[in-house]
Amino acid sequence: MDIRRQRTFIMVKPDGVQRRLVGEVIKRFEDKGFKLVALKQLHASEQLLRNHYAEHDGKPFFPKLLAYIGSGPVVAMVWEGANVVDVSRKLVGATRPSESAPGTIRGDFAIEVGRNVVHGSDSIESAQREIGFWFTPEEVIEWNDHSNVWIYE
Ligand code: IDP
Repeated sequence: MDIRRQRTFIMVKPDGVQRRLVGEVIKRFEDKGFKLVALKQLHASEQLLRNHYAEHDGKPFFPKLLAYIGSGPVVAMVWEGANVVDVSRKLVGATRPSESAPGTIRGDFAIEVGRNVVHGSDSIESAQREIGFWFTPEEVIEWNDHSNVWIYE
């Protein structure tokens, strides 16, 4: 598969929406050169969040995590580009904001792990699974990027 067609799932969590950070998050991904291929705002159902966070089911923080992400609308996105999964994790920053480098989204905008503003898939497999939970195939848009020749050699 063309590496430039790699996709990842990014979500601005309810705290990011409340704090008017949606534009800031989108800006960082756009500035980098990645391509937005899906976007929607929604108030996620408990079942969707249980699917999305299944790996954390049973952990002590799981009930609070569901309450946090289910507390209000989120903005769900799919971004496309070369190595977008790994590079997005760098743009997002470490899970614990106390360990997130300045210049990352969490490093610049978060203090606590339970209010860390944004989600980004942690592997290509997770990205595919998460995109399938949050979007129908029709909601992910194919479009020709006129900037491609200025972003890729
Ligand atoms: P990630 O979001 O950086 O991929 P994960 O370990 O997958 O990190 O955790 C998912 C989310 O669960 C975190 O972003 C954070 O919101 C929450 N979380 C993780 N660990 C804790 C914790 O120890 N206390 C409270 N919330 C946590």
